[in-house]
Amino acid sequence: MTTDVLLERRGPLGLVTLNRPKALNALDLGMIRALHPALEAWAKEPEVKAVVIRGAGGRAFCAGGDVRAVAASLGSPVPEGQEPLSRAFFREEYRLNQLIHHYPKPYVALVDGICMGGGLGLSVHGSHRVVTERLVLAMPETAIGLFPDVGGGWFLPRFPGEAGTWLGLTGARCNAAEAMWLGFGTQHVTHDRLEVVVDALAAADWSAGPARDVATRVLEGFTTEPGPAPLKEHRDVINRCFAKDSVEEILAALGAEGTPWAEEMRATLGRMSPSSLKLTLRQLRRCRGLPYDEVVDVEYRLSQHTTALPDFREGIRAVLVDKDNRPRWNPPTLAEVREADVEACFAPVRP
Ligand code: QUE
Repeated sequence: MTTDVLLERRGPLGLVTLNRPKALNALDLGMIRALHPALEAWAKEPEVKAVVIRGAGGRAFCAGGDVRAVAASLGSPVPEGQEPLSRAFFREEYRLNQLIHHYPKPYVALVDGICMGGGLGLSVHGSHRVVTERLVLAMPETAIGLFPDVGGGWFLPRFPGEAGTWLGLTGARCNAAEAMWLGFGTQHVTHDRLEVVVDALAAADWSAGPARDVATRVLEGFTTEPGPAPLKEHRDVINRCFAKDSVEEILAALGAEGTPWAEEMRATLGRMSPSSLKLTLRQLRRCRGLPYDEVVDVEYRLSQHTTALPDFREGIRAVLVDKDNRPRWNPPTLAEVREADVEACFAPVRP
């Protein structure tokens, strides 16, 4: 059994601590395989009233999925009778997200520090997301040749206006106040109070009403104002520019704004994988309004096609292995990305 996820009972709580602090608690297949059965068991156990999940080490809740391991596995042959990591990892990660999405008890994520990609999969689908002043929230997958998965097709279109489209395409980072404004955060609590919050949840009278309301009431006792949300000043520009249905039109609209912020966003988009940008916009438009479980099926297909494309390995190389942050995308420009190749990523794959 892995020690990368600590599982404990604290009275009426099931308490999960993601415990890979050197990797910013990035989620690997072993952790997924430890978490899933534990959450299932706690869902059935009458004495468990709520689940709390947090990250160890003080720097991150969870920096994402262990995409580096997935990329590394692509080169090596798959042993007889086993399946490729790229298949098992995404299928099991998304199934874990689904379990959290449909969880029958309060699921309280203490989102303190970095929370990116797969970290949102472990938090956004639960009933409560407690954010702190240390929060750095992002869906940065277009920077590594992927797309905003773990339910991004479901939750990004539910953020206000076109904020989700902006987040998913640019990989922009949000602070706690911005995360509250988006609706990602449900309560803002300062970092130094988190231990006390866990104690209070453990000491709560869970017979006082519906468990969800009990959890809310306890958490509300610790909330503070999160400070300024600079993002709010850009919401009109975001809603104007990111409402377009092609990446080229979004870039043109940002160019027409003629402000430093719009230029910064244009430059950011210019560094992302062109294929990822086109695929992500299509994902977000196509998934908008779909039931969550159908979004998961779409995203699984996308995960299998995109991890086989050159930009994924190149993105991992540039961002996580060599760290030169100079990816050589293929195709290198939006104009060279063929619509048929984007569409092909939505085709069915083996389960
Ligand atoms: C985009 C991503 C990820 C990323 C950087 C990106 C991602 C991810 C990690 C990550 C960070 C630190 C680690 C680690 C992984 O970085 O998904 O193992 O120690 O997991 O630009 O999507």
